[in-house]
Formats: sequence, C-alpha cells, structure tokens
Amino acid sequence: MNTQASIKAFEEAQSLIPGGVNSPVRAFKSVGGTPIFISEGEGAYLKDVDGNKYVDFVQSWGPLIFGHRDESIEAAVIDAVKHGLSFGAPTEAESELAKLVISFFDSVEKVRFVSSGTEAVMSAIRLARGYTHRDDIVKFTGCYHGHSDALLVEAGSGAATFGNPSSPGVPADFTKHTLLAEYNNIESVKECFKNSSDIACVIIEPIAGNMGLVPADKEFLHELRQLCDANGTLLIFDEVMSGFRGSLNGAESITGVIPDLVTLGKVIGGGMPVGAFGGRKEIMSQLSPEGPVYQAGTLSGNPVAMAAGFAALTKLKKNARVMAVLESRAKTLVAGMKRVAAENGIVMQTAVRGSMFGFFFNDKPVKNFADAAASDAELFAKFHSGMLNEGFYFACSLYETGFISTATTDAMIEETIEAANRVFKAIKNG
Ligand code: HOZ
Repeated sequence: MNTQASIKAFEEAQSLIPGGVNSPVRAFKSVGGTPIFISEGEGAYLKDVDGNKYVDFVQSWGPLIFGHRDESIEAAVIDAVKHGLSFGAPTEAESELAKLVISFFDSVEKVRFVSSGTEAVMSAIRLARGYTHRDDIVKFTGCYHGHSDALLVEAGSGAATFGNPSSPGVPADFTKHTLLAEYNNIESVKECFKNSSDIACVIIEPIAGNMGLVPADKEFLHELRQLCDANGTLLIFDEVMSGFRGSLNGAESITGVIPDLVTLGKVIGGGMPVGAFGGRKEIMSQLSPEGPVYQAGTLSGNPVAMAAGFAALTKLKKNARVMAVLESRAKTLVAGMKRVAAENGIVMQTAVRGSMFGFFFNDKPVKNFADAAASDAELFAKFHSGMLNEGFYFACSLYETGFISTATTDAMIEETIEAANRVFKAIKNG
C-alpha cells in the first residue's frame, strides 16, 4: 500500500502542530507507522490522500452513526449555513434539539448544549457540586471524561494509550477532590464513601468506551445508585461516547438505573462539535441564569451544529429498529473475528453494546482497567497495521472502541472477518 502522501503530510504537520495531530491518540504512536491523512469519507468508507480506501470502524470516534456524508444531515447543515454560521443569541433550533434529546431519556427533563464532551462533563460536575454544596467527586480508573483538570486522573483513552493517565500541568491541589474507585467493584466505591462525607457526585461511563469497550455490570450500577442515594450524592452517567450508540434511550434503558445527570456528545452533533448535559429540572435549574452555578459558551447551541444534531436524532427516532440491526452486525463481526483468531491460536475477549464493539487480546475476561491493561499491546499493534494494509480502518489504540454505522453492510463485515483471518495467519507465521 502506498502511503507516501500521508508520510509527507505527517512530516509537515509535525513541524506545525505538536505531534502532528490535534488529539494525541490519532498519532498512531501505540500501533506504529504513520497516521493516514484523510481526504474524504463516503458512507462506510474513508479515502486517504494517497487514494487508498478503507472500511471505517472509527466513524470519527463515534458521531457518524449513519456513516460519512449522510444525505439528510448534509442537507440540514447546508440549509443552516445559508441562514448564518453563528449568532451568539437564542434560536428555535436549540429548543427543537432539546425536545428531541429529552424525548429519548427518562432521566432528562432539561438539557444545556455546549461544544464538546469535555465541556459537558466539566459543567455537569460543577453543577453537581453547586447543587449538593459538596466538593469531592468519585471517578473510576480507566474511565475518560475529557481533559479537564479534575478528571484527568487515571483516565482512559489517549491518556492510557500513552501510559500517562494523569498529566503534568494539573496541580495536585486541583485533583485532591477526585477520589478513585475500580470499575465494576462496588467495595472500592464503598471505601470512597468511608473516606469522605463530602462526595458531590459519582461519575461513570456506564458503558466504558475509553479503556476499550467494557460495559458495567447491571448489578454494580444498581448498587452504585443505592450508595449514591444513601449518601445524598448525585450519579452522573457519562454517555458522551455511548449515548445513541450503546442504545437509543441511554444506558438507563438497558440497566434500569436512572442517573441524576447525563452527559452527551458525539452522535447528538451528527458530526459537528456538540456536547450536552441534562437531568431533572430541579438540578438543571441551578444553572445560571436560572440559578447560581455559572456556565457559558459563545458557540454553545451553534445553529449549524444544532441542525446536524437534529437531523441525526430525527433519523434515529424514525428508525427505532436501527440499533438492533447495528448490534446484530457488531455481534457477527466480533464473533467472526474471535473465531478466526482462535483458528490461528489467538485468544480474544470481545464485547458489544448496540453499535459499539470492542476486543482485547487477552485470555481473561476484561472487567476493569487493570484487566484491559493486561492485554497484548504488541499483538494489537500488529493486528492494527495488518488490517490497515488490508483496507480496514480500526481505532489506533487498544483503549478505544469500534463503531458500526448504518452504511456498514453485512458484506463488509464478512470481508473484514476474512481479512482478519489473513492477518492472524500472517502474525502466526511470523
Ligand atoms: N478521546 C477520543 C476518543 N475516545 C479520541 C478523539 C480523537 O482523537 O479524535
């Protein structure tokens, strides 16, 4: 495969942008080789600047549930652009998208839009602290909630990929209120509550997607809810990644556990930069200007982003069966990959939630970050570059999740399994 143009583009980018990328995990550091530079996307495919074509299992890290350049989203964006790019003033489009988001989530009565998942989570935490008049928060090792100071502690995603899940530049004073617990381990949460009576909120990815795909056990989430209730602590589900991906109506619909606040991003922007957080009126009303908790943003509720999100969620609303179809394809994919891996003497752990899929080269089930980190990173890197050469674009870190879009056909899934078989064979034969 010729990647000369990507190599050249990366060289130039490195001289201009730290590491040549605007988000670290994209640099391919943990899998080796040069990141491919994208020229365009269409449906399930990506094209790079050398003219190579790939089946895309990253889908912009989640947002593109209908694939690249979905017609109705594209049309909505073009129409919105024609009316103006940004006003910094209210538009009806914000209420339209708010109505739609609220209609999907039992837990959400009011919602505020921001421009990224990081911003959504940061603001939800401030709201939880303002509402409870408490300072401490509990997060789980391996969960990633964006790169704001208090949350960049033992984080997953790019942070874990580079082996520095906490970052220089974050003063210890800023993280002293962040208590850590182990994912899927309720005893570790009880420990936090023993050590602090000042816990404002527990934040969790109920379907963790930033340490690879590691769904929380239902029972664990129920116990978490009970612990929060018993201690007057808010429970926040961070569904920036899993929202409209793990299920249509949030993790609450598949676990029966209703959070106090939910954070969203990715799919709700249809590919444009949007984040949101929402919850019960009584909590959301504490936000400025209704209440005292301050939060603001010039591009929040941007009309073009609202239009893209509205088009995406409208399409999901009209196609309620879509998640079942995507889940069935994701299951076929990981079952096939697992089978051909086994035929070549390689053990894989796999998981699927809705249109999200994950796999680990690990002989033990993966329940938390320590389990994920015990996976074979070298094998993952070989698999990743082998698949790239075959024309299949997987996330370039073992701590990320794969995504199926409605443009990913059954035939593509079969081709992916066949390619994986060839890659595993080549790995086995050294
Ligand atoms: N943290 C993002 C996914 N979990 C990666 C974002 C990106 O590099 O675009």
